[in-house]
Amino acid sequence: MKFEKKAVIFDLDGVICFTDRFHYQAWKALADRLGIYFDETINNRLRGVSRMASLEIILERSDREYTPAEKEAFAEEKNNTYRELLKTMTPADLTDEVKDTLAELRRRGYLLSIGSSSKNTKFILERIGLGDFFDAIADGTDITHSKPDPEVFLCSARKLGMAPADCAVVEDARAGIQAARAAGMTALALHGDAEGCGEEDYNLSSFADLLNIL
Ligand code: B16
Ligand code: MG
Repeated sequence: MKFEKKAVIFDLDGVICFTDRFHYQAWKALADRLGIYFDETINNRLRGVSRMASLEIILERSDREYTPAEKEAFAEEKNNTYRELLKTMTPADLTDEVKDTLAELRRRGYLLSIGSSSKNTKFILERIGLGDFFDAIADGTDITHSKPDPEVFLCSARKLGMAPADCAVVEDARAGIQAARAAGMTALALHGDAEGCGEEDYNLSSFADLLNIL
């Protein structure tokens, strides 16, 4: 199978790099402090979901209500813990497979961009040595609606100057696949709950499989 595309938009967490263990540790520290049950299964529901929406999922297990100001403070506390953990990332956290595939796609003339829900996108890209690599970045700081809303991918395409139909999206989250389809883009699933979700256009066997279908 081949897809005739001009640009590829990548999700960040779970596709380019893996920060889910840091999200888990940071949310776990907050939940423990508040005496709220939290485990890996609940953490899996947070993939691709915005920070405040993630907090609401965690607070489902709480037996009391919190004010908007308290929730803001909790989200900030989690993010501070998370950013401390992100500081341990280095360019060694970028795999050779991802690095070499991105380089080959660029050599073939594709425009390459990011479409991530994370407000820490630029910080993470700098940590892993991709701070100035992409042709455009759309992230949590650009949008008001999180995936499965198409906003972040449409924003990424606009920054590239590309029509949605010319873009393929690589995603590990089902909400991201839904967002890509809603944007009118080709949705490529890579691992996570995106794989085999039934709404993807194609399941990638690996990141490097992009070179076989583009
Ligand atoms: P932040 P992605 C998402 O990134 C993560 O998958 C999700 O777990 C996280 O809650 C969200 O970013 C917001 O992250 O707190 O850093 O703004 O998968 O869309 O690249
Ligand atoms: Mg993701």
